[in-house]
Amino acid sequence: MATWAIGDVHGCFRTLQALLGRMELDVRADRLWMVGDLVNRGPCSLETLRWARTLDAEMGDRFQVVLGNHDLHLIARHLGVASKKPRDTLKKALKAADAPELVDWLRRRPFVHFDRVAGRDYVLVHAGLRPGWFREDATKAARRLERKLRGPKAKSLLRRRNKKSLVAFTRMRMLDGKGRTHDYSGPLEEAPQGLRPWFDVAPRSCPDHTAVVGHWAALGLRLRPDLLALDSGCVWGAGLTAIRLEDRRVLQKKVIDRLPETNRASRSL
Ligand SMILES: [Mn+2]
Repeated sequence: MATWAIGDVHGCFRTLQALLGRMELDVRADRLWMVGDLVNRGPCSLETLRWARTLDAEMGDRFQVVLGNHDLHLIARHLGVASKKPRDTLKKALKAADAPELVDWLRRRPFVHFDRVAGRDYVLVHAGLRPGWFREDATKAARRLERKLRGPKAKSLLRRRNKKSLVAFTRMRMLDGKGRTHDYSGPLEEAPQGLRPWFDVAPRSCPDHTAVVGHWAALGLRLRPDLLALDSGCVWGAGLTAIRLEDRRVLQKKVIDRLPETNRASRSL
């Protein structure tokens, strides 16, 4: 039995399928974790969502998808509380006959997933966790947001996505000296002075857990004992990454999906 984690797919369905083929995933025994942002920017958000929903039915708890900012944007557009952004590629997913079922499935995904693999504790989350948070804090904050997202308050939650916990789970990258989230999304080496990545701000959240995250494509693949950052820039035409947690074996697939030209030119997400 293996436990695999895969980075941000962004609708790059063909690349995902090629990577899965190389992983030789056993859907009857293995575990598969997705760091979120299944959709948008790439060409095949609809196919990616259908694949995920089907796999969820087959694998049950062994398949985990946490919500990313682009997943929330799709839900918000479906509910009519967000408008189209210039680089959205969500049209097919929004217009599909099964869009209501797919969005309903997506709305029931968690923001954070805690698990144990080969004697080590892991936390799966799209962007990050607030410094100082323990497992109980993150779980409580996540469950509160998940209840809202599934219920009648979803629209108000999605209209103003500025709640601290929601920002942490789905958008956070760097914090300033006062612990405020900064919207810098470029490479770590070029970051403005005074900013630090959330995972290096003390006191580190869930210090005894390895965080499995995505979201920060410019950070690239970054593997440390306490952090597996898996967004390797699928959305720019770079690659998609999978890692097997038991032995940290890394597999990468160069993007074979045809991406809109505008994605390649811009690194801002
Ligand atoms: Mn993201």
